[in-house]
Amino acid sequence: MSFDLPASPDAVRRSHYTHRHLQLLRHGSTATPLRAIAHVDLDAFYAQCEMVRLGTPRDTPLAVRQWDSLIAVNYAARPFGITRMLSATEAREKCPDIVLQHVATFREGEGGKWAYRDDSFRNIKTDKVSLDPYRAESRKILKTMKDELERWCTDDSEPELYALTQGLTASLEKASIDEVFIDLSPLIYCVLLRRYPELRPSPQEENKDAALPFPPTTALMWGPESCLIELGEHGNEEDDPDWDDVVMLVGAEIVHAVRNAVWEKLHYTCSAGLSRNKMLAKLGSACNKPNLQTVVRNRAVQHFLGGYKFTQIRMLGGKLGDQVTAFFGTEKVSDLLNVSLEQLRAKLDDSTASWLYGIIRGDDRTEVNPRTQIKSMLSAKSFRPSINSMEQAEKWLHIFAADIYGRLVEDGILENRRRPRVITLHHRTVQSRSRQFPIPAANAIDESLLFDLAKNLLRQVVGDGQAWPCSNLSLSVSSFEDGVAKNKAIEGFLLRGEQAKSLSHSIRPRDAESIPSEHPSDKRRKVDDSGIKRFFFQPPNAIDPASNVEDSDLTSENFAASDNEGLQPPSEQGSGLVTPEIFEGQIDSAELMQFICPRCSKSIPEYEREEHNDWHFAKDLDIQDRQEAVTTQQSRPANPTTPRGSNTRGRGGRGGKSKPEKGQMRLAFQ
Ligand code: TTP
Ligand code: CA
Ligand code: CA
Repeated sequence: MSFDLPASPDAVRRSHYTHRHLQLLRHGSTATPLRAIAHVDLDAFYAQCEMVRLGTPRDTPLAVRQWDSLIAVNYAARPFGITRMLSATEAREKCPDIVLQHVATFREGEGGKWAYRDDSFRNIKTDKVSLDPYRAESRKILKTMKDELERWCTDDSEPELYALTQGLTASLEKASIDEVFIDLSPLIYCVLLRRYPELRPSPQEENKDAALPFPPTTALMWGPESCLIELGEHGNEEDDPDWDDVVMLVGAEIVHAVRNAVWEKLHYTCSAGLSRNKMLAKLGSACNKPNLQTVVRNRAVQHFLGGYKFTQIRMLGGKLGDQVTAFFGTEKVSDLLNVSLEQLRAKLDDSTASWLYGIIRGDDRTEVNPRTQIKSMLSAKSFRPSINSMEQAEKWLHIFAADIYGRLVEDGILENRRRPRVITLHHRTVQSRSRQFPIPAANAIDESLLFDLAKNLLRQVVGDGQAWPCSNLSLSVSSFEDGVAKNKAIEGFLLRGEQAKSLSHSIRPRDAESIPSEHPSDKRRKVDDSGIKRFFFQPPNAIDPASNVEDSDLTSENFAASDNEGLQPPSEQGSGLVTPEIFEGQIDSAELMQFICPRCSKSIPEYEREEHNDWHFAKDLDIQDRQEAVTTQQSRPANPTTPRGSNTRGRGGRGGKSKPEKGQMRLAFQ
């Protein structure tokens, strides 16, 4: 353990932990060794969604297919050797009775509603996958989890306890469509104070660094639902449990209650990991699937991690992991533990070395970040064969507009909660191009507005020439802002007459006066310049929409950004890679993916792409405005047809296929 524990004067009777540690637990601080984080991951998620929807018995083998590929396989089908790598035909050969359910689709020419269709699998040309049913289930599950956690918050039956624990809640971070991190620390603090009154802070208690009394029990009763990671040869199960063990026991009870609520209310099973941080919790949740929870106690951490290859740890699956393997001639965590910090520093930059030194010792202070906001939404389609006319393309624009509008409605656009400010069309022939346009602030956003704007953007692309054949088309909305306040709505109403003008002459974004003078990534780089530092010391979760979920629309967006539907299904790729259109869960690779901006040649993390594009967009408008000002001064009329949207050409752009490196697509710890 890397925490410095105070020496206890009476090791037999006093805990290793102090009142300060307990107070830090109360505040959900990352600095307490008593911290408890859970990672909950739904079992065979899309398959369970279909089982619940269809009422399929749990022991019936079922897989979800997209076209001819399997994208989720339930646990009843797995003993038949059915995996995501198989085609539907191969799966039928192995298990003739398997239920193969195709994902819901939108269909060209059939309006903007998705539906489950019996013939989707042969209609890759006319259909587009919809994730809406899985997003909706995901939302229900999250709500059920939150409600259950709520029940564990403070009770008001005891005034003293109420005063000490009032307002404490767990924070919950949706990490993908089917997984969440939960910081249980404050809740566990409530439970501890309820069950062990000796832990309650007394007003006279001056010394926060005084050791806590020892837990009044020498044997903890673990329920059958929890699998404990063993301690290995150096650990001692006989040692009396300390408060960190009690914290895990209470945590396990809460996690079990959460999983149970999801089962009782919605009939989904999930697996969970519980430990002192996100990294360990995530590794833990995959250890005993399905429908079990794994507890990695502090005393088991070293033994647990020692069994892994470090390339299985988040962020070490890609280039960095390869480099470390090459430098030190091993992939094993246990070998790397013998390498000193100085030796790591000799090969890696300081921040990477420190991070690596800590992470293989189970030290990860990444916060659970309860972000809830979606930053962009994207709808896309790859064409095989390519399409060749405006007419064909427009049919898809209708579907994209309907798809995105449906998601905006879910996001509260009708209640004016939030609205996107920018719409972007991405188009790929041999090259990729994208065009952006501000969504006129005065307009109510609806399907037809999105379609009209998209059509305008497409016309611009076509006007540039060489638009056909087109192999991939997508539409996205981004730069969300909070709901329009009443006065702004009135202002918007008064501005309505300007609408037409704003469509043909790009309008300034509302906050144009705040156009960044400095590239957002530059700003960050000034603070710290190393890639790894940006990922870890400004935790990606703090800025990475991808690791959020309903927010995690963004996660899929990040995948989608590399190609969306266009990436080959797993079987076609032969490497088990995701089919991004329907996958939202791979935050790990999404965080690592970089794209080269075709406009400035900078390498930008995938999760900053939107922000980066927005920055170019704002900058373009700024430059254009300046040029116009000069032109006007020179008494030459400005050209109203000059497009102001960003126009990206060549490699990269949204359509650019920046496939994540092998090994980064998922944590390979299954
Ligand atoms: P996972 O959580 O990786 O897998 P799973 O829930 O199907 O199975 P497990 O019990 O092992 O957790 O992914 C969640 C969903 O994301 C999955 O049900 C379907 C989708 N997905 C894809 O579409 N393609 C992929 O390659 C992966 C890994 C997932
Ligand atoms: Ca899962
Ligand atoms: Ca998952």
